[in-house]
Amino acid sequence: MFSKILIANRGEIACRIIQTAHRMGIRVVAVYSDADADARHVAMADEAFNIGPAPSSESYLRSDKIIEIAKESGAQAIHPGYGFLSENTQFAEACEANDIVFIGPPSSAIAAMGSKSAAKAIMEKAGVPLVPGYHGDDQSPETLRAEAEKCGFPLLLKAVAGGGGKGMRVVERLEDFDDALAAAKRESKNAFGNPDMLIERYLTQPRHVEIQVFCDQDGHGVYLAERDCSVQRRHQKVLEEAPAPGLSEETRKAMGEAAVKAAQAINYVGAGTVEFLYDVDGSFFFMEMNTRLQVEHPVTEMVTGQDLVEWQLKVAWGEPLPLEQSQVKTRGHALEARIYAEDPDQDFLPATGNLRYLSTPDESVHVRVDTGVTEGDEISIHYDPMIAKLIVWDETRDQAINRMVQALEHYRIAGVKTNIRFLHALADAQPFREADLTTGFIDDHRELLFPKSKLDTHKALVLAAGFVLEQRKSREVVSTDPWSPFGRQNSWRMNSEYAQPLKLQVGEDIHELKVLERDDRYQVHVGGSVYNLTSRLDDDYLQAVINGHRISIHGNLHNDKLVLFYEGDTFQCTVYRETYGLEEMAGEGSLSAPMNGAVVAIQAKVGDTVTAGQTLVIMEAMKMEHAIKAPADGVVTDIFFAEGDQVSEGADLIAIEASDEEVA
Ligand code: MV4
Repeated sequence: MFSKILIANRGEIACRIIQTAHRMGIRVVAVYSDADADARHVAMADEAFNIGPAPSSESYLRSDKIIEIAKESGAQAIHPGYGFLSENTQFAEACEANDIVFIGPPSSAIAAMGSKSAAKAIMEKAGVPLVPGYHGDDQSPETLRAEAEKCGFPLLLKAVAGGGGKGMRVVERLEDFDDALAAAKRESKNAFGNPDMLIERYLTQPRHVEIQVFCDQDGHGVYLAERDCSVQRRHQKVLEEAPAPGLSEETRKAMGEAAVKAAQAINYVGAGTVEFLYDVDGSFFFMEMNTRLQVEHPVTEMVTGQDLVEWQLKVAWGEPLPLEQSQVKTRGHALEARIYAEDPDQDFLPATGNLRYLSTPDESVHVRVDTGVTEGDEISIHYDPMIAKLIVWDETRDQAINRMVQALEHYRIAGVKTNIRFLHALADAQPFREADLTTGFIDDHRELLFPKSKLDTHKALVLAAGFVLEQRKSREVVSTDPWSPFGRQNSWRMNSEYAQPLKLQVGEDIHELKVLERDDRYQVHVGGSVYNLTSRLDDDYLQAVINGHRISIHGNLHNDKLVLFYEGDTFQCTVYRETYGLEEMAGEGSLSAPMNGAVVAIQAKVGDTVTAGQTLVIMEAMKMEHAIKAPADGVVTDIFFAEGDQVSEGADLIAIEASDEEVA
């Protein structure tokens, strides 16, 4: 086995490969751009080399530098991960030429799948089902029109040089064909430098089902079940799963065997994926082959119990496949969600920023997190905005979905916008639970996927107040000399009835709250309603009871930005600094003793209705009398001292229940 390999990649896939390599006792050389000097993959590797500035074209795509470093460091093989150089024939050839093993297929196999029409010709010859249509060299408009008529409508024009959904055009009727063809050819010439077209029958409700294949250097091949990746957005996969729901054993076997035939037809070696369009009637058609380890490979690992990177390393070393076809078994169901830095509310605009708060679900046999970032990392414009892959497993699909929903609720990020709430809505949507999957899933169910917040604004504001006040309290205690009588600047713990004004901005709306604290309980006044709140904060975990409703949530308050996490959703607000000081409620007097002294007169009794400003108690200290006045209209509910008693500063003298506002 190799003793040292180089990983020509970054992010989660670099980390994931390092993990397996280390488990197998293989040393790992990482490469990194200037932007990634402190990245997780660099820290995990045994050694790492800087390969240039942040842009990929100047770093992770510099095959010359990477091969130089492999030679210098003594790495025997290069794992390209996915993306970057993974499907670059010249890079695979350059590795070969330098006596470095490329952990992937031979360059000829990569090249064979590079052209759509050539790939289809190879697959046709190998007996792999193709969508009915035309993929010939004769590109004259007359021939194409005649083929279109044979194929029937609606049909799909696909650019031979396209891929990943680029260069496709649906034609509904023969009358539209000539114009559509001319436009499609123009576009493809501009986009890919090649105007050639394929014609295919257009499947209106297909699913994307792909087979994981593996071949060793002796030409043996196996398939490791399938993945359903139908839930996509603009040809970006969002949720993937294994096995594909509803696929019959027969279809699975037929598709698997077709995929292995496809791989063997191009003398494939290593991990590959054969993508099929799967139609409602159970028929399937070759779409394309990906000649690399794919992003979504973990769902296959979860259901087969195999480590595909380990398989890649063994096959690249020349070992036979670890299992024969009859030994490949699947168990249970796995789902993967791709957590992206993007804003679903702004048409999924990629987001950047600092991951100032990052908390991930606990990993177990049910939950796996593949990520390349840690708290405090920057999500930059330079690379793919994927933050992590969240993978779950359970015995049944339904249980796996529950696991996914729960794990997404435990994935908390502040500082960068993410699609977590969108993924949560997606996984939890009834049509998804019912496996009503097609490639149009997201467009067909938009109304379910952008849900209203589950927390009502008032409750969210009360929780926000609790979080802010508790965090201030904890900071005060921590930052203060415990022996100093002046340590506590505020009178928070003195059971006084101060009203703390708190201004919170949510979107465009500014909410002015007033918070009274008493005996470690709060009364929060929001927009004419009063909420009773008790709360405690342990680091980022707030346990609150609001009018008898117990809610436990996590949050992050950083400078003036507060984010609360609730059932996969976030509530965000800005906390205004200028109101941090204490204010006296109603501006007149207070119900606690302003100084050490004696109670000389009590001018109210329990049950009295009093009005704001009315004198309730008279105290004497240093031979001066002080009037203690009602802060608001209300009813006296308790008197804690009698005339003649000595009291200490801050002691509560009298309790009043405010009567001017309805209690919610
Ligand atoms: C199709 C199709 C319907 N009929 N071909 C899109 C990406 C490219 N690899 C193939 N694609 C499609 N080809 C025929 N004959 C529908 C799609 C398609 C699609 C396929 C897989 C996953 C998502 C998709 C989203 C839109 C369209």
